[in-house]
Amino acid sequence: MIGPDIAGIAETLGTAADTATATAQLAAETGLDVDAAYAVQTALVQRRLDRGERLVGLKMGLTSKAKMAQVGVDEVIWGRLTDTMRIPDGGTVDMAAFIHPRVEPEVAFLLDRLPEPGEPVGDFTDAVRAVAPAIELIDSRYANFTFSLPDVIADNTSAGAFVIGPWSPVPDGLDNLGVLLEIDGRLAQVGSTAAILGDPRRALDEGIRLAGRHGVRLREGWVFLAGAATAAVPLRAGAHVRAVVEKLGTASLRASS
Ligand code: OOG
Ligand code: MG
Repeated sequence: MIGPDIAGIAETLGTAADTATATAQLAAETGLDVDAAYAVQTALVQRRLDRGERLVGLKMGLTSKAKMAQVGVDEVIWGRLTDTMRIPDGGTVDMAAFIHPRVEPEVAFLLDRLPEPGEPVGDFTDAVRAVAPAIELIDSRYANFTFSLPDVIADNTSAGAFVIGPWSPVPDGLDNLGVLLEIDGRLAQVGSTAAILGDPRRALDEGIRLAGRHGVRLREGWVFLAGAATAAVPLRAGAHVRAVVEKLGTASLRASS
């Protein structure tokens, strides 16, 4: 049997992203399973690397029940972050570059030296140099922000852009910090880091394990997004967005008008 056209699907999704034009879901039609979907993601990100972007980290997706419920997919997934996706804290995102962007509050880790593949992380503070509040801008390339598990994996888990707030040393507890998302000074979402797999530190173990299955090793100096603590909120032109994480502070962005 001839398998799905990995390169062709990556091209379709890459063009959808480059032109900010939604495309139809394609996993069911092309027979894409989870492994093939990660192969598409690799090809899709390679397209970016081929035009000079650099890999700067890994993001986890659907690590909270709120997110799983919002998109109707209940598996933890991971995607890749490149340098051009990073927006300075307080910076402006260009709305024209996205289809139907949403924002979500996250916790970011700055990775230190990680154990050899297959070995446990051990002491979290050896593996993570610093933590920060973050905002992820997700933008599914599928029409109506609707997708199956292999669809969203192939689409680099809807990765669009991200903002990292100030880095702090790892605090004593990370498992029950209050998380807020404000839009134009109004509370839009409220949650806790406990929503992220019970403790966001667990997201790192999952990231190492799940990415390792596909031969991807996390690197010292990479950024790691542990996944959103709350549902995502549509980003409107001109909006000012702030994520606040207790003990860690805030990250913010502005949407172009
Ligand atoms: C998939 C990406 C999920 C998260 O933090 O849970 C994600 C999506 O919701 O489109 O980034
Ligand atoms: Mg996210």
